[in-house]
Amino acid sequence: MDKQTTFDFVVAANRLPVDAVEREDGEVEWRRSPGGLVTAMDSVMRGRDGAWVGWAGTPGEAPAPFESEGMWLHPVPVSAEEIEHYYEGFSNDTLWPIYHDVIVPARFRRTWWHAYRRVNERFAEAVCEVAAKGATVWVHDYQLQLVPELVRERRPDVRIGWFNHIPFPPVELFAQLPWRAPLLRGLLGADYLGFQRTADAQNFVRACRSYLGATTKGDRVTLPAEDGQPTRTVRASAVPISIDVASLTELARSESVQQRAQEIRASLGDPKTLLLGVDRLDYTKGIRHRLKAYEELFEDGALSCPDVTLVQVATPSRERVDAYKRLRTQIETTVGRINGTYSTVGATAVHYLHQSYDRAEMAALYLAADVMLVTPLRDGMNLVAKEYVACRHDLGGALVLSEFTGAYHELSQAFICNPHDIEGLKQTIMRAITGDERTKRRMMSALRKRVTHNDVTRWANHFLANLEASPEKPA
Ligand code: ADQ
Repeated sequence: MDKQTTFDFVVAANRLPVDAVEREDGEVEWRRSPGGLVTAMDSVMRGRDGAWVGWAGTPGEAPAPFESEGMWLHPVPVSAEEIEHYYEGFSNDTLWPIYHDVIVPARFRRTWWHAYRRVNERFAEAVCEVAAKGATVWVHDYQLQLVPELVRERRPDVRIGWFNHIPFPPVELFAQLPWRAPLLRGLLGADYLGFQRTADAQNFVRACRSYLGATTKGDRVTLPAEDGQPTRTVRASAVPISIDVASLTELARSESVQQRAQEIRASLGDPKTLLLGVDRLDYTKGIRHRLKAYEELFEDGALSCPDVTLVQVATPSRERVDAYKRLRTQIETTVGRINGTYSTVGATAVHYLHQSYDRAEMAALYLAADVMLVTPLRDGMNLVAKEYVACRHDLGGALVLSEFTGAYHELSQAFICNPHDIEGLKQTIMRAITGDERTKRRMMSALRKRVTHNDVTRWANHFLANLEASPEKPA
């Protein structure tokens, strides 16, 4: 177990890349979690001397550090109360709404902030414990914004990068946060800050100017000298995240997935058009707007059963946060109403699945769908859009994509929509359904070029090259 205590490469993220699964014999086994970040980091960790610091997923005492598939995993304990305050509270009920255009109002609680600070300190200490002298530390996401500064205070020898998976808000919204200055100072402990879009990086730079009196030049932020500390310059720029395109394409090409895609269509009654939505059940994803447009298309007589059906996969998410409970009720009521009004015996207008699936099943769903609906009101990137494109090696299908996703900035050749404009969204959905097949194949081919070009390994290498060269641009 203790073969080594410090590492040259350390990742810190809210969650460890494994889930505890209880075996039949009652023993607990750690299984690699299916998330995108895990796959992304896989390619970076491979061949490196790496450790991962994160919460193991169960409240209370943390398991002892252990090795898993060539990675050293260092669990950080988080108590049940801290999960409520640091994770569900400050991360998901304060920061998440502020960073996503305040689609629902943000809630501010001082006790949540204190817990956030405390848990970030614990993460920082764990990082310092496992980081070798001069190590590279890569911190992930909005739950750990204070970690860069807290690590730097303790360990000025290490190089620190932070990547934001979600948007960074315009300064007018960020302004609402009572803790805006300490959050910015926390981030500026890093050497390099990566964002999904250039606009996110610019929002951050502007916030530093407004609330810390920092001087900025292009993508660089310089902090005034303080307490005898010299000035420091940090670079903030866009490094859009991606997916493991090759492995997903290969999976979608496999005989079993292709067959499963046909089975899915057959079990839905072989509709002429199969529409698909795949999202975490989150108010940022625009599921309500999508259902509203879909329902109106039935009302107008433009769509009807059994020709058309929609499969909406809505992964359970943050179920103890009030805004998520309300959203679930709204969505389930709407689905019930649409089905009650427009389904026929043997043909259902909306198949609603509040479940998680493995990668092969997801690939089969993507391959089965004629139209993929990605309609977030705000989304850092949206990997579902990229996954759909990666799976369509047959050049079939059509992607409807919201302009409020990070993915839009790479995939602007899709059927682009503004989900707030229900009339426009209806027209875009209809164009995606009825559009000329040859044009659609050309569109898909163009999208595939973009997705294949910037895959997840390229993203990670790009981030690390930026981190190494910061505050300069890599050569
Ligand atoms: P998310 O908000 O979770 O991620 P997204 O980028 O779409 O959103 O990633 C979701 C992932 O979960 C995809 O890989 C998808 O395949 C998977 N998934 C969804 N539903 C599933 C289900 N029912 N079963 C199994 N898997 C399912 C955050 C940000 C995004 C950003 C990513 C990565 O909010 O904007 O793109 O991080 O940086």
